Amino acid sequence: MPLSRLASYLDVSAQNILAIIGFGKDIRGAAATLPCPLSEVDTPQLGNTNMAEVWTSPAPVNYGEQHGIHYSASDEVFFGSIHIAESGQAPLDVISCEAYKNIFDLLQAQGYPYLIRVWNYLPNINQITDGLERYRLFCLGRHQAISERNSFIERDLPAASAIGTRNGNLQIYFLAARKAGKQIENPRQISAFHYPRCYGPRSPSFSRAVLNKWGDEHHLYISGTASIVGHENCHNGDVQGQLEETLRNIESLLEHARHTADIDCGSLINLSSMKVYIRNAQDFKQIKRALEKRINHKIPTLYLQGDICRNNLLLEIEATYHNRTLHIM
Ligand code: 3EB
Repeated sequence: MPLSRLASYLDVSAQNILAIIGFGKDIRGAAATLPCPLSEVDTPQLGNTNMAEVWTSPAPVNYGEQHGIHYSASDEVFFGSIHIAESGQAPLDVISCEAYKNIFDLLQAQGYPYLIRVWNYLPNINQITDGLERYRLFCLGRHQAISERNSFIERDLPAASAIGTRNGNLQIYFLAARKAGKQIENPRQISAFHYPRCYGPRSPSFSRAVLNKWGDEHHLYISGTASIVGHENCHNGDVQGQLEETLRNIESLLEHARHTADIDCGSLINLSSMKVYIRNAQDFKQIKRALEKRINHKIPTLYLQGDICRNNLLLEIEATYHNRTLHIM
């Protein structure tokens, strides 16, 4: 919702807010007195929008904090958020592993052991430190934590995004549930958890999408999706080509969901919300123009400047589908 509406919305619905996320904007002013998890992610909004991502629950929620993880929970859903300042002492794999282990321990203790959807924002994602790209260090640490805590059950991997920021802390925020969601992979793409070693010593631990039922609503969480076919990125240097390949990937995933999960999400035009991460801000107008021909431009869509985890990738799109329409408030 537009940041300008947040204050009045909070007046009537503060009890039902799971979390608020700002992108490239200061949201603490608008939401300073709230007990819910707040994140400010340094992926600046392109196109002069001033929106916040607001997660709500139909049931009232309680709030808490443990090991730096701020959380909110209803009977059914758990939302957590952690920001970690890198002191420069521990390498990113160690920091990421600790963060994920703390998340799993908290989820276990609270009775919501299944991660459904995770957002990871890493400063300088493509920078090489300690002999490895920071994204690959992150993957290493995340993999280690999942191996230690969850004995690495592939079908339980959450949907995810991992995006580079240019300032700020390592930030992770997530949705978790008491029961497992349903994993949906994409037949056009090798599962990320099976990527070959050339992309890093440990593969990225996420599912292409997770379908979850909350009450009688079905939500499909589509992971960050890029111009990757098989395990290879394609259309290097060609934004339009990458956009079209990314959309083919999302269409293929929706089609596969229909066959394997018995949920009819329709096609691109039926998606409920979208975040479009763009590496080079100057590509924004071209991407937006092309995308608006393919999606419902009334759905909440954020265009954000963010770095993608492979150097040649120029954009990445994440989306949700709900069997109930979301409106920009
Ligand atoms: C890809 O398909 C693109 O490491 O959590 C997308 C979504 C990507 C999530 C992650 C990485 C992640 O490999 C990159």
